Amino acid sequence: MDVQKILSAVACIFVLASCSNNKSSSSVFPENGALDSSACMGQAIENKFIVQWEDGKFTVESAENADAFTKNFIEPQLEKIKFVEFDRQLQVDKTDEVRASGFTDSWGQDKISARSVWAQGVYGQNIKVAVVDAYVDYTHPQLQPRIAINTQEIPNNGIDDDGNGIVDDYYGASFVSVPSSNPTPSAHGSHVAGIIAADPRFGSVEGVAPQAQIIPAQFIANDGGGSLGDAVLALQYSASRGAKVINASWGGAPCVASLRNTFQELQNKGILVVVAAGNDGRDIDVYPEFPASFNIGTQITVAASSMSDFMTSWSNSGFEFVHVAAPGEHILSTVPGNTTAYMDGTSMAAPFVSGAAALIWSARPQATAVQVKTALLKSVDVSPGHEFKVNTRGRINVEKALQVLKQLVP
Ligand SMILES: [Ca+2]
Ligand SMILES: [Ca+2]
Repeated sequence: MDVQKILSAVACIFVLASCSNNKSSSSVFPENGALDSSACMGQAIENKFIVQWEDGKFTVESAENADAFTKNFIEPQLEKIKFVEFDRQLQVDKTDEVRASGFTDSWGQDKISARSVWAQGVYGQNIKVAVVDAYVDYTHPQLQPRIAINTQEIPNNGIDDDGNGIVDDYYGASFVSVPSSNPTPSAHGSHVAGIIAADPRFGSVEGVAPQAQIIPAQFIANDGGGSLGDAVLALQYSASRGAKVINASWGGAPCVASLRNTFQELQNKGILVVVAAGNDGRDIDVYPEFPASFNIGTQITVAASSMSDFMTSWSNSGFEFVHVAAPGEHILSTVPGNTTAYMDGTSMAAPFVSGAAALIWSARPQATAVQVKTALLKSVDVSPGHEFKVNTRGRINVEKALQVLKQLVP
């Protein structure tokens, strides 16, 4: 399985290299050409195609099959098309709800020293953080005041009032194209959103950046499934809504040229992208996992630390591709139905870093994404005997990160 993943990654690099030559339908859509890229196919959706245009934008298109798509869509517009690949199925890691004793509900916030940043009047104000994930319950009392409302849109009138291509995206948008038969919303997106910005005036969860604004951009269905194309559209939407930080608590994409190109576009726009390292207990330098292993300049990949400040047994790691650790065990946050729950996972650790980024960015709004990343990475706590198998060896400390950012951006 893992060997296959490496082969798949190698094959993908080969495919990408072949894209840089003279343009033809088989160079922009190599999977449809003579090149045997079966290792890349994964769970390809053979009648859906992710198209990257020369202006950098992405769309997801449907056609009967690849041949029909090449003939009727790609060839007539070849000048304008940069890259095409099959859409693919993704499955989000399931996180278990846990109960444990001997910890406080805000142990993670305390461990990263968030409280002393709040005491300086720094709350993440005016920083937008996109939650590209499952459904976010915008009616939850701790989340509702923190949603970045699209004021150009009139809700529930069936009209795309602001002309951005999405009807009624007042509280955010859903890009789920393969709905699940499960009517109960997954708790994952709401839990992630609460860690970032839950409003402590209205409940027991203390968001790391309690005055940041959340942009819900859903692509994961209630059963945890989603497609790569829908993820690309949700990421692109987040950028268009002015997100400074994008939280991506998911992974497992098999072959991901379109996703990598999307991440490249986000870097070009100066957006910080925070990615969960994954929960398979393995080294993603050796067994790459995407998007965690992209390692683009404005990306932070996050492992999960425990209450005793060690790496959790199930967290992925890697001295090259994983940058920092953050609390990811017994994490209390908001879930649908006006309630809270504890969850474990690197999916919980990533939003600690997204919240920390929003927090320090709000104190220095003129900072670049690279400066915010540098501040977070340079300020980690590394305790003897507690070195993490991550690039910085440490767990984030947002109080120290704020000091570093103030030195970088006086
Ligand atoms: Ca709209
Ligand atoms: Ca509307």
